Amino acid sequence: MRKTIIVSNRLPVKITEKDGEFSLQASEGGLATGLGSIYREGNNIWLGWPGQEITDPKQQEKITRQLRQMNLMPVFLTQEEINNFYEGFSNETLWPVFHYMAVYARYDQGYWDAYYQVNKKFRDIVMQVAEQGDIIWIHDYQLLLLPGMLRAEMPEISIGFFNHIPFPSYELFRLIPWRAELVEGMLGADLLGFHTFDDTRHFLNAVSRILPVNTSANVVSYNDRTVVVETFPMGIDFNKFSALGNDPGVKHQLQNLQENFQQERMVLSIDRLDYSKGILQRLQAFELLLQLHPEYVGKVVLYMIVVPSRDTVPQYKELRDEIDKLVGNINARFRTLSWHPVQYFYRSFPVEVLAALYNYADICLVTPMRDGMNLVSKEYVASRNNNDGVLILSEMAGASKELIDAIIVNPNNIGAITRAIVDALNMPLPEQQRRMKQMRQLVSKFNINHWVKLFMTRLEEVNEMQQNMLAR
Ligand code: GDG
Repeated sequence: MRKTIIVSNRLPVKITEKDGEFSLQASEGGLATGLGSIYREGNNIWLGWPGQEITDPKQQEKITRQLRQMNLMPVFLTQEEINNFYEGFSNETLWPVFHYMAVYARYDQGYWDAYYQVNKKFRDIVMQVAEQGDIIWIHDYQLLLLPGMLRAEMPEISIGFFNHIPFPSYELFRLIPWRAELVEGMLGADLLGFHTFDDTRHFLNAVSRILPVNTSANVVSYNDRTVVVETFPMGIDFNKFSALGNDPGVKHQLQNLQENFQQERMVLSIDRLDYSKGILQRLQAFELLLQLHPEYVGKVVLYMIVVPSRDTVPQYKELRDEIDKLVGNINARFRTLSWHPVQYFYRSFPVEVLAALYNYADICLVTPMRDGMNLVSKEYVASRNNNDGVLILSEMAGASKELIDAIIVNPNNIGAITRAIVDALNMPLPEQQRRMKQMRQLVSKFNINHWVKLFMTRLEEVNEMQQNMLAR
């Protein structure tokens, strides 16, 4: 029977080790939820790195057996591969260039070699399970070469690829020494998806500048094949976030927040530690607010969660130190005996805590310098069952193309962010409700299930189209 194979760098699973014994727990990120309807069915399968270095062949075998029962299949990576393929080429080369922070990028032959080899490793494991007629859906920038590598082995198999981070303008993309190999790898897919129309356009432009292709609208012809390139803005599990407001655990958390913040309005900020997320600029804007508007001293808090991420990479470690310093300065400068302006947490929380915060916060402040989509903004909207609350959103986040009823800001304009906070604090309830209702309709309709269905349906259509062309 025809099956679907999902491939991503990470499997939707958390492995924990205790006394040399590993235990597995399904992790419930947005993508895992959405793709759950696919990979858990029949003999479908999700393939990826389980998130831990496991070297002992006996342990590998045991974990493989356990994962197979969950329709998952591991690609084991050595520490060296993690360092060079994942932290190296993926996060020190592709990530900064794709997020328009090219000064942070390292172009290192050793990183590239590892990237190539690990993509090949993924190919070999996909080949162990793939059969003619199957559908393969590959995710994200760690696996840009995989579509091409699979195409070379299985010319007729159906391959979809979705890029979760921005695709940069050609002027940035061209900086990468291996640009031709990267776009060639991507063109191994039948259908290529991006979050926004701009990403799609940037890809089409880059490919036509780099390779001898013909492009007509969103179709690329290359090596006697056609590849369709389209925009699929990713959604979230709207019902889950909306329903979490009624969860007893979340209600309890909400009560704690109400007791702790009786006098203050809350501005909420949630991200992974990343220079692309604009965390420092956000802090500067909040500092400016307190400086220009002393009437808010004691009345507003910035509740800021930064989830630890990649902090072995030097730029991330530096960013963390700078955040610590700036938070310290703001608190030292403005705090009173009973009030801390910035409540900063450098750790992750259970989703119930997040949901309580989404429910409680008057304002959600999302100001990335660049973001493929940004799911936090959509989760805030989904959580606002009363239609109140204000979202301030960076125009550089993919989500800003859909959530046009947010207050949209340029994240480099600190003064504009400050003014947006003032506007949000003063926004009359009917206007909050009008905007929030519009956004909720959109986030509810174009949810994660809709996104998965749309991509898969389109992939089937593209394959039918290609078969018809071959038959002619
Ligand atoms: C990449 C692209 C694109 C955050 N803190 C905690 C926590 N989270 C969850 C949020 C949200 C997710 O992490 C973050 O998603 P984002 O979309 O904001 O950002 P990235 O991780 O950078 O994701 C991005 C996305 O892929 C999808 O295509 O939107 O542009 O960069 O779901 O809720 N979850 C828990 N505790 C936390 O403390 N449990």
